[in-house]
Amino acid sequence: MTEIDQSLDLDPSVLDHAYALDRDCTTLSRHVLQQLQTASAEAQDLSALMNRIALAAKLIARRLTRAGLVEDALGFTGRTNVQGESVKKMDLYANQVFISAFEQSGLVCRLASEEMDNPYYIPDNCAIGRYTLLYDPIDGSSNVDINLNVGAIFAIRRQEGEDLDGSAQDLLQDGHKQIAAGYVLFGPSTMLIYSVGKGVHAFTLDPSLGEFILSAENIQIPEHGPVYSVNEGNFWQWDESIRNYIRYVHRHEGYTARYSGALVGDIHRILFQGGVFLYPGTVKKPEGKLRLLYESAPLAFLVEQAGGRASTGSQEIMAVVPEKLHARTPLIIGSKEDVALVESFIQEHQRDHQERTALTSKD
Ligand code: FDP
Repeated sequence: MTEIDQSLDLDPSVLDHAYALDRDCTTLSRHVLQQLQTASAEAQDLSALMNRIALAAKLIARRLTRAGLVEDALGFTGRTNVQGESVKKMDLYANQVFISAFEQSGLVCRLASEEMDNPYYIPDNCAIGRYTLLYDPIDGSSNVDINLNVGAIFAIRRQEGEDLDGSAQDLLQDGHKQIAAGYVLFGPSTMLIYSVGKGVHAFTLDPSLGEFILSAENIQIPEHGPVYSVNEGNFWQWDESIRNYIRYVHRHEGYTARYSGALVGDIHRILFQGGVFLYPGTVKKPEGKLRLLYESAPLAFLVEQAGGRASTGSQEIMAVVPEKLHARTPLIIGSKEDVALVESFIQEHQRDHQERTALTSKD
C-alpha cells in the first residue's frame, strides 16, 4: 500500500482489486488474438480489423462529446439517403470516419453502409484485403441532437468471388456468412461489444489511455427478462398478433417498457438484463424499418453468441437471405423465452387466419 492509500484510509481489498484491474488490462487486439488462439493470417487480420473499428469509434466518440460546441456536428444535411431518410451531419461524418479508418489499412476491399447507395471500393486494398465491412455509422441518429446515447453497428464478411462488376452479389447471403460482428455504444462511457463467433465480450474506452479495455467477458443474456422494448406509437399500424402480445404484457405482472430510440442502447440493456426488442412490420412498412445487413444480422449474430435469439417472427434472422443490399426485416430479438413468447402470438394468429380461410372457402 502506498502512503497516499494509507492517508486516505482505503480498504486494502478495494485497493487490491483496483490494482489488479490495472495490471490485467486486456486490450481489444490482444483479446481477439486470444479468442482465435491461432497465429493464422485470418486471426491477425481480424485483430487488425477490430483495431481499426476501435479507432473509428474513438474518433466518433470524440466528436459526439463536443457536438454542442463544434460547428457542423448537429442537425440535418438537407439530403436524404437511399432509404429516403433525412441524413444528419453526424451520419455523414461517422460514415466518412469508417472509410478513412479503413482506407489505408490494406484489410478491407469494400465498405457497405446504410448511408451509401452502393458499396465503397478501395481498389488498392482489393488484391490483399478480401473482407467487406458492413456498418451503420450512427444508429439512433434522432438522439444526436438531444445528447442521448447513440450507437454504431458493424459486421465483417469475407469477399466471395471477384465482384468484377461491382454489384456485390456475394453480400446477398445469410447471416452465417458473418465472421465477426458487434456494436459501439456511445453513452456515458463508450463501449465496444464484439464477437468473432467465440462468445460476446465488452470493452470500455478509457479516455485517459485512449484504449478500449476488457470490461466483461463471455456475456450471457438471461433466458428471460422483464423488459419489452418497442415503439408503442406504432400500435395502430401493427398486425393483430403484435397487438395481442402487447395487450398480454400490459395485463401481466413482471414486465416493464424501455425504448430509447436507439436500437444499440436498447439491445445493450437486453444483452445484460434480458428481455425483448421488437421492430415489427407496420402497415406503411411491412418489412419494418431495420436493415438486415447493417442492423438485424450483426445483432442477431451477437445475441445468438450470447445465448439469445433473433427472429422475423416466422424465420431466424440469421437464415434470411436479402434480395438487395438495403433490404429490411422485421426484428424480434433478445432472451430466448421472450422471443418465443412473441412468436407464439404470431403463430397463433396465423393458425386462426388459416382456419378462418379454410372455413370461408368451404362455404
Ligand atoms: P434511427 O432511425 O434514429 O437511426 O436504425 C434505425 C433506428 O434509429 C433505431 O436505432 C431505432 O431503434 C429506431 O430506428 C427508431 O425508430 P422509430 O422512431 O420509428 O421508433
